[in-house]
Amino acid sequence: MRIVVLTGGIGGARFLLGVRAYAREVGAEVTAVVNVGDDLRLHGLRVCPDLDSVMYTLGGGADPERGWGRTGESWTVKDELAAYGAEPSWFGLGDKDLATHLVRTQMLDAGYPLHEVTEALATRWQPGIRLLPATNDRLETHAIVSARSELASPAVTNDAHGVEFGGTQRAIHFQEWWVRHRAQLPTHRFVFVGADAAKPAPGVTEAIAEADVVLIAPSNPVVSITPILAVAGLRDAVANGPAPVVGVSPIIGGAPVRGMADRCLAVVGVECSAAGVGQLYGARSAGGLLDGWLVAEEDAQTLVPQVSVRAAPLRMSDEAATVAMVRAAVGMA
Ligand code: GDP
Ligand code: FO1
Ligand code: CA
Repeated sequence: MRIVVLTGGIGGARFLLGVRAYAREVGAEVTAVVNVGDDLRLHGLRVCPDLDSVMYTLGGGADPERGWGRTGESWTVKDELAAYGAEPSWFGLGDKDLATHLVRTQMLDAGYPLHEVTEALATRWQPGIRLLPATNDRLETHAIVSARSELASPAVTNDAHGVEFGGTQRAIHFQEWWVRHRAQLPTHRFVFVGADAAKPAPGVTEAIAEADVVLIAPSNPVVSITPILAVAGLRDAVANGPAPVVGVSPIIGGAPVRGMADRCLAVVGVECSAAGVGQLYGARSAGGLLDGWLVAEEDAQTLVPQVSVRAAPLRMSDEAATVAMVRAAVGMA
């Protein structure tokens, strides 16, 4: 059996621990198609937060409390940068984590595409599944905020910085919106810069075409899953592919289990509920994506038109609980 998972960072990584364990039980192959919209260039280095969260988590090197970055991390370089007054001060790269970005950036600058760089980094971490970036091309999530919101720092380099829309709106990089402003700025919408011209990374459409099931991880629907689907052709590959598509709700009882998905959903005008996210993805038979939608037991009454909905315990408290979730999701396919 072949399983493809569309995934973001921390929530997706925990889900993938369960997918990997399930796959070992049943002898399945797993390919994770990972969001790159959160990526940024910082101090000259390419940082891929979602790919790294997945790689470190599956490789046993992730900090379990933070969810991002390395366990046993130290912050000497961050402190030294601060002593120079080097911005941004609101985004910290740990010393161990820096080595990943140094190797990645060197390889990219030498001409290797991101999917090959990711494969090379994974030879150290042995994640046990195939990790693919959704695209090798530039794709950056930007938040369009009110122009009078506190001024954005130009230190996170992206072309949209300072771009104003009719003097009333401006674009800031997703990380600045999420980390610096904790998703609290008045926000009009998100833009996935580059998505129209981006191609799925080599292997992505092939994996989807050969899959027996496509799972949508309980990741942030707006800023982790939507940017993956925004890559030209990727949404169609999933929607028109042969494999059943089953999503797992990241919202339990009307709230995200962790993080700020509620703020992201508010920006796109979607109710923060299992039903709201299910309808955002939509039924495959109605031009959307889903055949099945797995919700938490407390959301058992959820209805998504033309989608088969099932309820199960959805808290990823340990690997066994997560494997049970995966089994329920695959069972719907
Ligand atoms: P990020 O890229 O680091 O933000 O991580 P993801 O987008 O992959 O996942 C974030 C989402 O994971 C959040 O919206 C959480 O609600 C969801 N999440 C975290 N833990 C759990 C859990 O135990 N169960 C479920 N169903 N969702 C979870
Ligand atoms: N999140 C923070 O809240 N503060 C940070 O300083 C920070 C640094 C950071 C460095 C590398 C990395 O891979 C992730 C990092 N994150 C940080 C997490 C991350 O940016 C966000 O949680 C995700 O992009 C949202 O998915
Ligand atoms: Ca993310």
